[in-house]
This record gives sequence, structure tokens and C-alpha cells, in this order.
Amino acid sequence: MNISKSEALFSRAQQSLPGGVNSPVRAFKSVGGTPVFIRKSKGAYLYDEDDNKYIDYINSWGPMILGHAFEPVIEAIQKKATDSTSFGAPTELEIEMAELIKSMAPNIDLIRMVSSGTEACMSAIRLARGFTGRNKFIKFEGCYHGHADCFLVKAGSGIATLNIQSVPGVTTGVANDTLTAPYNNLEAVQQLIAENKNQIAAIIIEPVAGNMGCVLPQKGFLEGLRKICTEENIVFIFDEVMTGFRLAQGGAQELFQIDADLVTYGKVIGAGMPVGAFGGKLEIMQRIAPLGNVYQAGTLSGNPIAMIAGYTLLQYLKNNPAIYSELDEKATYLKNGLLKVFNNAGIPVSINQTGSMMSVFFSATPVNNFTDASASDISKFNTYFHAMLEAGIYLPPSGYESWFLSNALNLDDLNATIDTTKSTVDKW
Ligand code: HOZ
Repeated sequence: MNISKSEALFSRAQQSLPGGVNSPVRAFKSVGGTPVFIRKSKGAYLYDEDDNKYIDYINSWGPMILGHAFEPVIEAIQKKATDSTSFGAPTELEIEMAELIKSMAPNIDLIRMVSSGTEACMSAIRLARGFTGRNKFIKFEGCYHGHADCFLVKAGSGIATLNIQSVPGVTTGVANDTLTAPYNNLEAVQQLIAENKNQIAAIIIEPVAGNMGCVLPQKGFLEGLRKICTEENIVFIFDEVMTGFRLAQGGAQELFQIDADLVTYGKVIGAGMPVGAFGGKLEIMQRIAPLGNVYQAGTLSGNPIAMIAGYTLLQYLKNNPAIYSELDEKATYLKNGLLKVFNNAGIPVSINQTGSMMSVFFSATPVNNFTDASASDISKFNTYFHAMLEAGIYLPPSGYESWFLSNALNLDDLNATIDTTKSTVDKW
């Protein structure tokens, strides 16, 4: 495959952008090689600057659940943009967006729109601290809740991909207030709570983790956390930046029938525009300014172009609920096809999948937490990644990231992915 234009662009990019990129995982540092520079995308496919076509399994890291350049969204953006791109004043569309979200996730009383998942999660933690008057919180090893200081402890995503042990610039004081437990380990959480009685403001979790690869909650884990939070007056925060509106209309809350106190969103909620949100129970959310004194603000919050994009996509998802079972069928088909190929070739893999999120771990044992994910054969994943890329299949450039399927994928795309995997492993 000729990627000479991408190579030239990557070399030029490094003169002006740190590492040639605006977000670390894109630099292909752990998989090696040159990132391909994308020129355009449509439906299930990306096209790079050298005109190579790729079947996309990242979908902008989640937002493009119905594929790229989804026409109703593009048309709505084009129409809205003629009225100006920002007002910094309230609009009716923001109310409509909030009402739509509340109709899809009915346990949300109030919701605040922000501009990214990072912003949503850092605001939710501040709010939980303000509400409880406590400083510490618990997160899980390998979970990633954006790049705010307090989350960069034992974090997944780029932190895991680049194997960064501690992040310079995060003060000890901040890091000490972040307690961590292994994913799927209730006993470890109970121990942290016993050791920090009445000091823990929140437990924040990706209800399906997507930043250490895709890792699923074991039966009883989320339910156990819910119970602990209720008993200990701890705010239970679902980080649904990846899972929100992707695994079900009501996200992981609906899928697992868990009632979180606060929920954070990103990705699908903005249809590819920079949007995040945090919302939840009235008694907590009414502490946010201007109702309360927990301060949070943003010039571009509720931006009209971002809102119309997200609103149009969410409305479409709400009106077409069969999309979720279609996505699950496609991902299950892909998982079973890949499992057959790897099993026949005698290559140990563990594939985690729920709905349209999945990951292939080169591991003989199940992957239930970050230690398991780290013990998988990451160098084999890197080899697999490059073989797939070369054949026009674009997987996340890290074994520590989830794949995101879009409903634009068709059977031919899935079969091409399975067949390419077969021809790849046949050569190993
Ligand atoms: N942190 C994102 C995945 N978990 C990657 C963002 C990007 O590079 O676009």
C-alpha cells in the first residue's frame, strides 16, 4: 500500500505539532509506523490522502455510530451554520436537546452541556466533592475519564498505550485523593472504603471499560458498587462517554438496569462535534452554578452547531431502536468469525464484546481487568494491527483501546475483516 503522502504529512506535522498529532494515540507510537492521514470518510469507510480506502473500526473513537457523514446530521449542520456558529446566549435548541436526553435516560433530572468528555468527568467529580464535602474518589485501574489531573492515576487509553507510570504536572496532593481499585474487584473497593471512612465523595466507572481494550463488568459488580454507594452516601458516577447512546438508548444504565447518581456523556452525544454532558439527580445537580455554588462554565457549552448535530443523531437513534440489535448482531457475527479463525489457527485469543464495542486480546485467559489486559500479547496485537491496516482495515492503533462498530458496516465488510484475519494468521 502506498502511503507516501501520509509519510510526507507526518514528517511535516512533526515540525509544528507535538509528535505530529493533536492526541497521542493517533501517533501510532505503540504499534509503530506512520499514521495515515485521513482526507474524507463516508459510511463505513475512511479514505486517506493517498486515496487508500479503509473499513473503519474506530469511528472517531465512538461518535460515528451510524457511520461517517450521516446525511441527516450533515444537512442539519449546514442549515444551522447559516444562523451563526455561536451566540454565548441561551437557545431553544439546548432545551430540546436536554429534553431529548432525559427522554432517553429517564433517571436524569437536570443535565449540563459541555464541550468534551474530559470536561464532563472533571465537572462531575467536582460536583460530587461539592455535594458530599469529601475530597477523595475511587476510580478503576485501566479506566480513563479524560485528561484532567485527578484522573491520570493508573489510567488507560494513551497513558497505558505509552506506558506512562506517573504524569509530571499532576501534584502529589491531587494524585493522593485518587484511590484506585482493580476493575471487577468489589472486595478491593470495600477495603478502600473501610480505610477511608466518610472521606470518599464518588466512585466513577466506565460501566463497560473501553480504555484498556473492551472489558465487561462481571455479574454483580456494578450492582455491588451501587449498593456500596447507597450505604456509604457516595456519589455513583457512570462515565458513559463511550457507552452512552451506543450500547442502548439509555446507555449502560439501561443495559445493566443500574441507576447511577451522575452520568457523563461524550462522543455519540455530539455526532462527531465537540460535545460532552453531565447530568443526574436533582438534589446533586442543583448544586451546580447558577443554582448552587459548585462552579462550572463554558463559552462554547450548548454551541448551536454541536447541539444540532447531536440532537439530530440522538433523535434518529430514538426513532429507530432496532439499530441497537442490528449493531449487536453485526458485532457478534464479527466476534464469532474472528474466534473461529484464531481457534483454527491455534492462536489463543480472548474477545470481549457487548453491543458495538469489542476488543481482541491475544491472551489464553479471560480479560477482566487491567492486569489481564496488560498480560495479553500486545506485540502480537501490533503485528495484527499492521497486517489489517495494510489490507485496508482500520483498527485502533493500540491494544488498550476498544473497537467501535458503526451500523454502516455491511456483511461484506465483516466478511472481509474475517477473511483478512484468516489470511494474516495463516502466514504466522
Ligand atoms: N483518548 C481517545 C481514546 N480513548 C483517543 C482520542 C483520539 O486520539 O482521538
